[in-house]
Order: sequence, then structure tokens, then C-alpha cells
Amino acid sequence: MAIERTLILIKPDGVQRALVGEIVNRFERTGMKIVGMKLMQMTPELASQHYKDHVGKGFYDGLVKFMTSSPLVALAIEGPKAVDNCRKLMGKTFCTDAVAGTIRGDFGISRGLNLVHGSDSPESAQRELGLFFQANELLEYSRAVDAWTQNDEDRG
Ligand code: DAT
Ligand code: MG
Repeated sequence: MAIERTLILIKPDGVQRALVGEIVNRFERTGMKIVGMKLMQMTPELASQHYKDHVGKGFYDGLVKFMTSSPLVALAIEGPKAVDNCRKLMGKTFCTDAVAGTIRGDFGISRGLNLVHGSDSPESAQRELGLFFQANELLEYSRAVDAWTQNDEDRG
């Protein structure tokens, strides 16, 4: 299965609500690997690059105001089909639509305050990871547990 990397952001509401550990755990416990992680504050410039596809939409100014209002945590997550797998764990865009068991369904009750961002394709993941991380901030390392989480071809 293709090993991918994806960008996850724990948005300002997640940090303010002290849900960083809980949300990291949702991704980590699947067996996916954290290959980059930092607490940072998003600038309006970074927001406009990150959300370039939403520039000009009605919700854009509110989105940027929210995303730049307080620190966020950027994560680079690696694993088999990491992009879709992370989106599955996050749930639907608006917490009001997200089902129980997903991050947005379990921890959110609003529309826009939806706790997490996750890249929506391997191409956007590559672009977005480049916005948030320098090349030397993304680490390559193996873990003993990888053999138990990623390799299901020779399990007998
Ligand atoms: P997602 O975060 O699920 O990938 P998106 O990329 O379509 O969703 O939108 C980015 C963020 O913008 C989303 O997390 C919340 C906000 N947003 C999107 N559509 C919106 C809308 N119609 N009204 C208010 N906020 C919206
Ligand atoms: Mg999106």
C-alpha cells in the first residue's frame, strides 16, 4: 500500500480547548507515524497560501481571522493511505454533520470551529507540507512497531 505523508493542523480551537494530546492520539494510535510536529502561529500570509482555493469566498475572512487568532499545532503524519485515513478520522467538514467516533463528531458542535485540518489529496499534502515545514523538519525514522502496523502482506 502506498505510504503517504499528509499535513494535519490542530486548529486554534483545539489548542485552546486543551485537546492537542487527545487529537494527536487519534492519529497516532492507528499506527501512523508522526514525522513532523510544531506549535506555531499562522500569519495572514501563510493563511492565504494555505487556503488559496478559498480566497474570495464568503467565509474566507472569518476563516483567516480564526486560524490566525491563536497558536495551532502542525503535524506531518505518515502511513499507508495517510491522506484518506486522516480525513476519515477527522469526519465531515462541519462538526454538525460529523458522525460520532470522528474527531469533529466527538469534540465539536459548531460549523466553522472544526478543530482540525487535513490535506485532501497527496498533491495538496505535498504543497501544504512545504508551507508549514522546512525539509529538515520532516524526519525519516523507523519504529519497531512499523512491522506490526504497516506490513500486512506476510502475516500468514
Ligand atoms: P475541510 O477542512 O473539511 O477540508 P474545506 O477545505 O472545504 O473543508 O474548507 C476549509 C475550512 O473552511 C473548513 O474546515 C471550514 C471552513 N469552511 C468551509 N466551507 C465553509 C462554509 N460554507 N461556511 C463556513 N466555513 C466554511
Ligand atoms: Mg480542505
